Amino acid sequence: MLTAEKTLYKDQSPALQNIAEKIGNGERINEEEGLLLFEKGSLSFLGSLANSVRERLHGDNVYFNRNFHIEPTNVCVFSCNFCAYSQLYAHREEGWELSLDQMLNIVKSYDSQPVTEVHIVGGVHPKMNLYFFVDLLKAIKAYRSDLHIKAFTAVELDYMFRKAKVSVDEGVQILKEAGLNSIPGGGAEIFAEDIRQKICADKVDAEGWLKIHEAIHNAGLHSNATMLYGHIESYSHRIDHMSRLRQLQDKTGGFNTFIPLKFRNGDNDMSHVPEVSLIEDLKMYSVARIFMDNFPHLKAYWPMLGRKNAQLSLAFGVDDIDGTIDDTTKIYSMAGAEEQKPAMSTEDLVTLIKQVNRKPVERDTLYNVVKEF
Ligand code: V47
Ligand code: SF4
Repeated sequence: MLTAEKTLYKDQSPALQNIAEKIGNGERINEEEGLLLFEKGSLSFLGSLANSVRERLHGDNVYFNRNFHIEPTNVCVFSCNFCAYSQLYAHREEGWELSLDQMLNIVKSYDSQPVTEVHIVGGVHPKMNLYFFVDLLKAIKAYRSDLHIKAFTAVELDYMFRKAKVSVDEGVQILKEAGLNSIPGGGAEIFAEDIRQKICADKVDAEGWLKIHEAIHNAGLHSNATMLYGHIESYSHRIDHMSRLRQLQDKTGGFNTFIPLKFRNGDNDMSHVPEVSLIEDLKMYSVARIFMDNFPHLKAYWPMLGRKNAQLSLAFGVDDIDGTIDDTTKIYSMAGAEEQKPAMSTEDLVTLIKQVNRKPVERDTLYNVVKEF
């Protein structure tokens, strides 16, 4: 431990010093300790601990991948108050719905590019059912078999399985056979029922979300997990959320990455709720890195946070800044995210990482190294 770090830890309360010692020994902290970090930990203390965990796991590596997004539709039957898409079901004519051919054309437009992943996620449209997506997965795999398909949040899956009257395990098997490789982490929001009732009452609940991820892991596939923070939830709700994810990860080991998503208040039914500060964002990343000891990776999603803040997050536990992404995802720009046209070339990403003296590593979805820079 460096002298400066020792001094920093020595100045803390005995309870915080005890946490620092546990982290130094690679031990897990409990929920109460996690809460104490949020409530009493200074940003410098949290950042220093989180960075020590991050460097123990990944050294200076910062991972990114070359991916593109397809959003089949922005029309959604659900009415999450924080989401701009929820208002579109009543005005379906203002939204978009892509046909199978249109989506395949998006894939074809990347013919000459060395992308490794397509991320497919969108609103929940009643016309787009399980078998529509089976055809989509098969068509993509038939056209470009090496492309990893990371598709459908647990919310979309829950809806399509129920509508097709198949069990979760059957549904997962059907999609896996059609070409699904992993699922993204969306739809988790905040697991606690009292908050869920206020922000996204009509979609799959915590148990349903966790059950789908467990089934995905049991089928030998991986997934990510998100948490929407910085709205009406308390620190205890965040710890409860992370604790439930940590428990499932102990059981299956199938999660790759935890992605805290900052609530943005543009153009939705929660526009009156103020956004949290950058300091809160950095505290969130730090506590996540310290608490989620069995999650290999922590991702800052740069289109939401902005490039400069994503760069800063690399000193607060984050080791992954997602992908190159073209201007193909609208859910955040509509909610007032920093990046209104989220597109970054590999060169831009590499420069961004090198500027803060870290090592850019291109990865595939499962974190196999593609290229070191
Ligand atoms: O679950 C919607 C969020 C999520 C807002 O797995 C909002 O690699 C903030 O999960 N403010 C979907 N967030 C996107 C998602 C994701 C993104 C990037 C990478 C991965 C991955 C997954 O978008 C939703 C919801 O939490 N969202 N509206 C808003 N106003
Ligand atoms: Fe639909 Fe997802 Fe938006 Fe909720 S967050 S309204 S489920 S697109």
